[in-house]
Amino acid sequence: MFRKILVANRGEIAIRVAKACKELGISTVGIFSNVDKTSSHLLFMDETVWIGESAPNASYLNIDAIIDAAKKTNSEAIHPGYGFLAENELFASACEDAGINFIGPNSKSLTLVGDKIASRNTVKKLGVPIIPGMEMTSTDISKFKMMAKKVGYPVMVKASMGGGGKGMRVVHNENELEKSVAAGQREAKSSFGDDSIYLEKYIEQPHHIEFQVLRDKFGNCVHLYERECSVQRRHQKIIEETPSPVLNDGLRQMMGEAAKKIINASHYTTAGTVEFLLDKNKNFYFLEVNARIQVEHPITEMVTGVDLVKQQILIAAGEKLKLKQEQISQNGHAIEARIYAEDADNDFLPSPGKILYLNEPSGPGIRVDTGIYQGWNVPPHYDPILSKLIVWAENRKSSLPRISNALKNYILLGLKTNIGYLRRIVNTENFIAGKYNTHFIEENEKKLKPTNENLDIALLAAVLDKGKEKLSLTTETSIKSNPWTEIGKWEICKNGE
Ligand code: MV4
Repeated sequence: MFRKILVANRGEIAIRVAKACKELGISTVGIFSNVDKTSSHLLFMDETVWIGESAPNASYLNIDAIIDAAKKTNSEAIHPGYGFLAENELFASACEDAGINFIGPNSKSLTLVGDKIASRNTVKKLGVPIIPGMEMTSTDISKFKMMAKKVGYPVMVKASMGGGGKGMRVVHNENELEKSVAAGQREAKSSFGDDSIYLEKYIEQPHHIEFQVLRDKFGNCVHLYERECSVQRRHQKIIEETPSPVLNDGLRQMMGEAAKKIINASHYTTAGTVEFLLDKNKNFYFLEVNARIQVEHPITEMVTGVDLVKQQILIAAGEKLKLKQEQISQNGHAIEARIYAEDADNDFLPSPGKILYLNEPSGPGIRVDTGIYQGWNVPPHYDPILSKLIVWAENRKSSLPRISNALKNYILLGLKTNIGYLRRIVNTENFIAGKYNTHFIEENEKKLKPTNENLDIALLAAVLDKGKEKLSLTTETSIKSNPWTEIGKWEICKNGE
């Protein structure tokens, strides 16, 4: 087992990883940029190393500085978290060259991640369904026309090296095809430095469902069921839940086995995710593989009872998976909401600034993976994720009021957050009914508009009102929409008493 791990990340995920290390008896090294000198992740580390200026390229993306920090502290392994260098092949091989264990896939097995045409062909050979379409990239418009006719419109033109929704185009008929192919090619070239594109059938109203997999260095492999990730905005997941409201046991088992097949064939030795699209007729298709611990991993932990970060570290250390597939089951229901420092009512603009007041929810079935504290300045340099609220309950029905109330009791003042927006999502009719797909956000846009625009201002005013000895607010059920009822019971004392 490792004695010391460098955590090459910041915020809530750095803290999550540090906690797993401590439980395994591993000491931790944290890294920080200029602006993160007072960030909370450092409090969970045994040692900390400054790695550069605030800009991501100078700090959390600075491969040389991070490798140096690991060497200087005699760290045996590096955990990259998610984002930053988590899926960077250069970083994975720089670690290998320095004799440091990269906690993720080894550089030989990252192949399923980049090239979509290559991974489609690999997956097809395994007998796992892929979206009908071309098996090769092409520049020949007649090949696109032929395939579009074969699979039927609408179709989608995709960049082979694309990701995160970039370089995709829906085409509704043959008249649009030539233009879209040309535009797709240009966009692929400018975004990915590679103009290879191909065509697929467009899957309408799909669900985005991913399966969690663990695979060790001896080839032992288990899946830990699915996460329903269809609540997305511009390819950013907002809310995830498990079990998915749309899977039945038979389909769930088929998809889980397919996910394992894909991870086995690609020789991944880590915690990974296989993403699928599920169409209206409940046909599933392979989409892509993620070879990192994901933002939404906690919901899987809540229903399976498995600590995924610990398992990921054990696998990297060369331990055998002790888990057997038959031992893993879904118990109850979990939902996660991502809390962001962004103005949901103003085009989701980032909203950095000082946290003047913070009271995070707690209670039965409530977990907050957080990276913030009252008085801390949220810097503008990085992803604006602040924390994640995860709830667990015995079934979906009881998890809904639990997350709604926990969001209501999540009080953060000083900057704009998406908390109110998240609460409106979990209270929509369609979310409650479990009837939603990847178009949920656009289809519910009107229902997700704010109902009380003065809420934040009123709250802020109350907190900043230092003239009063004690300000207490009580809930009055007779008042329908009023900032004080929205935030529940709370009070502010003078001089931090
Ligand atoms: C699709 C699709 C429909 N048909 N491919 C978006 C991210 C990228 N990895 C794949 N994506 C999609 N590919 C075909 N043939 C719809 C999407 C898609 C989507 C997928 C998952 C989650 C959210 C999405 C939102 C819009 C489009």
